[in-house]
Formats: sequence, C-alpha cells, structure tokens
Amino acid sequence: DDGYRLWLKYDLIKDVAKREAYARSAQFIVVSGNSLVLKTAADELQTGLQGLLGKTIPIIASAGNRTGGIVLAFNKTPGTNNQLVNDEGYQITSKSNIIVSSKTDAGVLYGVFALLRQLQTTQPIDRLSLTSNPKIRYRLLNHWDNTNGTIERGYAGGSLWKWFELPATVDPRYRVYARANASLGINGTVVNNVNASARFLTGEYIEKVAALANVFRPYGIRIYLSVYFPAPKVIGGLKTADPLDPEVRKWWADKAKEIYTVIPDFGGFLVKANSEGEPGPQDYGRNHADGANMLAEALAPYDGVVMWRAFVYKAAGTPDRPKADRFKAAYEEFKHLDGKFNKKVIVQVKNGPIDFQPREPFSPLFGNMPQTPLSIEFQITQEYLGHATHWVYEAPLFKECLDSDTYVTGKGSPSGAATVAKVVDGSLHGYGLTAIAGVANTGANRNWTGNPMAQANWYAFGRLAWDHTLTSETIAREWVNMTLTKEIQTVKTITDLMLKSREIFVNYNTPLGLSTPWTGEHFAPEPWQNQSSRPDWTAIYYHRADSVGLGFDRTTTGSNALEQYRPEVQQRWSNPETCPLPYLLWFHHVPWTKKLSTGRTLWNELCTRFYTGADSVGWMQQQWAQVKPAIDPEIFADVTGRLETQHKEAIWWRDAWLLYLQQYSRQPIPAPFKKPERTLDDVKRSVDIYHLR
Ligand code: BDP
Repeated sequence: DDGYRLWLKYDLIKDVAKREAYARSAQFIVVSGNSLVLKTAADELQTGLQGLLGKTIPIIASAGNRTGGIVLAFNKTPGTNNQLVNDEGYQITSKSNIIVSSKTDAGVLYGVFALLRQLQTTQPIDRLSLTSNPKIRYRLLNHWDNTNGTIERGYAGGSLWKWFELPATVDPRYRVYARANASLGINGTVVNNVNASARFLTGEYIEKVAALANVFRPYGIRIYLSVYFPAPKVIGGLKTADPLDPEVRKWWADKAKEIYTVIPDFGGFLVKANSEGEPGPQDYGRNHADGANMLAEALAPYDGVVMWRAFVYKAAGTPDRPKADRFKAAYEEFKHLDGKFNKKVIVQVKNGPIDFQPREPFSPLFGNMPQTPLSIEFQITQEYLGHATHWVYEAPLFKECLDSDTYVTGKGSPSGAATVAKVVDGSLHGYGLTAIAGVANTGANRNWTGNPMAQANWYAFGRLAWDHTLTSETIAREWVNMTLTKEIQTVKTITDLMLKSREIFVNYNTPLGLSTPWTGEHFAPEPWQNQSSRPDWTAIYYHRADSVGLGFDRTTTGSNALEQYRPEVQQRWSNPETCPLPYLLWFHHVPWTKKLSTGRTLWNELCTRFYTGADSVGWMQQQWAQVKPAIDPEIFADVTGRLETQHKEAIWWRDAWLLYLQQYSRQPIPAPFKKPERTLDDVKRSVDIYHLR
C-alpha cells in the first residue's frame, strides 16, 4: 500500500455476513436530477460499493415500488422532511430504502460520504437515522504553494499544482484531491501561498486556476486566491496600491470581474498584508479595514468573501520598542477595528498569539471582536512539529484551542459557554459569516503527506471543520479503521499512540510553555540563537533564560499581555501557582528552584519532561513494532524508519535544550536520568552543520 488512496480505500469487506447484509440494503442507487455534484455523489457511491461489496450496483432514475436500495434526494423547497438541515447538512434514514437527503446537491454528496464511512467502519446501516449539519460555513484548506512548484513549509514533496502544464494539461490527481476533501466536507481551497505572487492575478494564471476550479466544482469545492496587495502597481502599472485611491479600487473591481467571468463560483481572496515584510494598506497610512473593505467592495457583485489575516507583528524588543511583545501584536492592531469591516470580510486569526507552536494558549482576539467575523487558522503542515519525520496527531492540539473558554460571557456564565469554537462557529456573537482554515500538509509525494501518519491530520482537520464537537479519539479510530486496519487490538494500539503523540512531542521539544527554540527552517534546536535582524526572530527573545530562571513574564510586572484576556482567564493564568503547567513559561519567568505542583523544582521538572518525552519515542517504537502483523508491510516499514529518526532527533532536541539551559540553572541532571553523552559544543556544532548548504 503506497498510501495514495488515503482513507478512501473501499477494499472488499472481508466479513461475508456483514457484506451480504450491506448488499441487501444497497441493491440499487436512485438519483434524479442532473447536477454535476449529484452525479459525483452517485458515482462515488457506486465506486465505493463496488469496492466494499465487490459488485456493481446499478444507478437508476426512479425506485418505483422497489425496496432495498439507496435513494439520493435533494430538495430545495423548505418544509419537507429535511427542514432541520442547513444548506449543506444531510439526513440519512433507512426504512424500506436508505434515503440520503439534503437541501443542496453538495449536502447529498456529504451524506453519501457519511454513508460510505458507515460501511468502511463496519457500522450497521439498516436502522440509520442520522442528521448532520456543518457548524461552520467556509471550511478551507490553505495551500502555501508557489508558481515555481515549491511549497512554503511543505514536507511532502513539491506542489500538487503543475502550473507549467496548466491549463492545457489537467493532472487526474486533482480529482483525487477533490474527492478526499469532499469526503470530509471541505468546501474551499486557497491554491497559492499567502506570501503571494502577483502572477496569480494575471490573465495567464487566472486561466490555469480556472482549470483547477473546473475539476473541483463537481465536488462542491470553490477556489480562492491569496493576493499580493500591491498587485495594481506590479502588474497593473498603477503608481500606487493605496486602497483609498479610486484608480486602485477600480483596478480591483475590474480584476474581480475578470476572474468571475472565467470562474463564476470563485470563492474570494485571502490576504497577508503588513506582515513579515509583505506590503499592505499601512504603507499608505491606511489600516487593515481600509484594505479589506476595498477588496470586499470589488467582490460586492459576486458571492465571494475576503479573508484578511490577523497574523501581524511589528518588530518587538528593538531599541524603539523595548517593551513590545509579539504576543500582543494582533490584538493591538485589530481589536480597535471591530465593527469597521465590510460584511463580506472575515478576519482570519491563527489559533495562538505567536505562530503555530506545539502548544500555545488561544489567541486573545477570540471573543474580543464580537462585530467582526473571526475565523480560525490552524496549521496542518508540521512546520513546528518535526516536519514529516515526527509523528504528531494534531486533533488534540486543534481541540485544545477550540475548547478553550474565553469567558467573554462574563462571571457566572456556565463554563464552556464561550469557547473559541463558539466564537468561530458564530453561535456566540451571531456572526454572519463563519470560517475555518487549515494550512495544508499535502504535496506531490505518492502518499500525499510524506509521513503516512500525517494523513490523519488532514483528515482530522476536515472532520473538525465540519463538527468541532467530535472527539480526537473518535476521529482517530475512524481514520485508522478506514486507512490502516480493522483488527481490533491494532486499532486500539495505534489510536492510543496517536492520542499520546502530541504531548510526547511537546515534552521533548517545548515543555511547560517554552516556545520558538529555532530559526530558519524551524527544525534544528537552537535555544542559544541570539543574532537576527530582529530581536523577536531570535530564540532568546522567547525563553528569556537567565541566572534567576526561565520564561516570559507576561503579567503586570512584564509585558502584561495577560490584560488582553478576560478577568477569569487572567486570574487563573497570572498567578504562577494556578497557571496550568503547560502554559507556565508562556506567562511567567520562573526561578529554577521554584517548586511546582508536581513537587519538583522547575529545573527538575524540565529535565523530567525532556527525558520522558524522548524516552516515550522509544515506547512508540515498541508499540508500533507490535502492529506489524495487522498493517500493510510498506506502511509498516515507512513508519518504523521515521520513528527511528524521530527518536534520534528527540534526544538531540532534549540535549540541546538541557545543555544550554544548564549554563543558567547550574544544576545537575537529576537521577535517574543519565546526563547527555555530548557537550553543548557538540550539539552546537551539529546544528551548524545542519545549516550548511
Ligand atoms: C510562519 C511561517 C511563514 C509563513 C507565516 C505566515 O514560518 O513561512 O509565511 O507563518 O503564516 O509560521 O504568514
């Protein structure tokens, strides 16, 4: 198994009794109507059943008096049996026939995938009564792909999109990509990097993008583009890109018209502006709302939206802003603009205040912009999670943030009343638009994600985008069953490994609220890194190790970033005694000798976490060795190899951090742990060599 088929394997169900029972309820497929998406739904169902049941199930136009089939019903008129269902939601009921119904053809397609999932996970289908509605309207992948075929922070080979060949040559793989996304309910994709090339807005590229849109359309997926803010200057020949300039506004309106002429269901624009050197409205003395609203106006005649990113931070720790804290930047630039955005604008906020770290507290913007739809951006690609070698199942990371309570409903409201998920799904502030985005981990590797286990992260993102109340465990079990094996003990073992993998990674990488120990490629450990064009691009800016202790003081005696949270959150996190240990060093500069709630001093607790983290990878290897009999040999060998590398690197990271911090703590590695075999100089040299070209 080379992993190409992802979780859509549709292998023959081995249990004959089960297979026959399914076959009795799936003797024919009825589909009436001729929309592209409905046709996709019927075809997918037929393909799935062909594989799972080993027979070709006929597609017919009407059931007549027949029973024992599957009817795909889509009905636009409200007041019918599917009135409980929102536009893309579906119902599946089994009586004499199994009926998959929705108000829209896309809903039917999602229902078909849900029905197939029942079979793939060997659940009964004869007494189904399922209703499922997506909680969020725009569920998007964001690809950071470039015109030259590279992917920013991509670890699974080059881009899936072959820009040089498009639009004339259309790789059949695009369709497989669309199927996989549709199976999860993902309904949009931004195909290019947020550090955008203006080329994507040229006529030449719009044609290429349109060719992709044609492939995605039958799967209910709309295409979006990241845009380069100064495009009117760069490709339009204008003198300025000032968002208040009438000529600039006209340029964007014309551009939108040009795009919609070729791609009538174009989804809209994603924008990174005035961030990490990308130009933006501030270059002209305007603000984010001015920029976003100009683009929203250009989209006014069409059904498209602007997703404006809040990932911004001016240099912090510089002589002119010595006290500035990158943590506070997004809130400082956006909070005061609440209510100033056009109704077609969604502000896209990364899950945490810094940048996709292995663990971050939730961004304080959530809950603080009640009049501006905020969407959440997660990173599926493992930029800070060991790239494609380290096995990290991300659902627990996503869930930890989504389930965090912002407490914006105030004192006395039941706990969980104002979670980040409730902000994002619109239930808290009644947002008109709701969205969620995941930075894709796909690439041209045959198995899509490099590490076969990372397919689960794409899967988990999609499932949570549809329904954030699903548990990490449910999603993991589903994925393992559909992708790897149905053998009960093996499913348990792998699910358990998945659920523990993220915490293990945090332990050997950034325990107790450490963050950002790296530069450049964000892989090799470099906690000593102290040289850069910007202080907030060094490692020491974040961990602040000194002879007294470790951690970033964000209380009133420090940057006071905590003031951006509600009092209930502040109260808990601003006291080092009550601050949860996983967040401790995010908010406090803690003395090395301070006793923590575990009974250990900070130094001993750090050592314990780094050592148990790295040792746990050894445990992962042992557990994985046991699944061999029930796993495809190619996948087994692949993961075995990656775990071996992961183990070595975990020890490398542990040693780098501890040897470096030991210079400040001046304490020994406590028993029973054995001190690292190498010296700090050894590790530093190995990191220097890692950086050689
Ligand atoms: C950082 C990445 C950088 C991205 C940036 C972003 O290192 O490559 O361009 O995020 O999200 O994590 O814009």
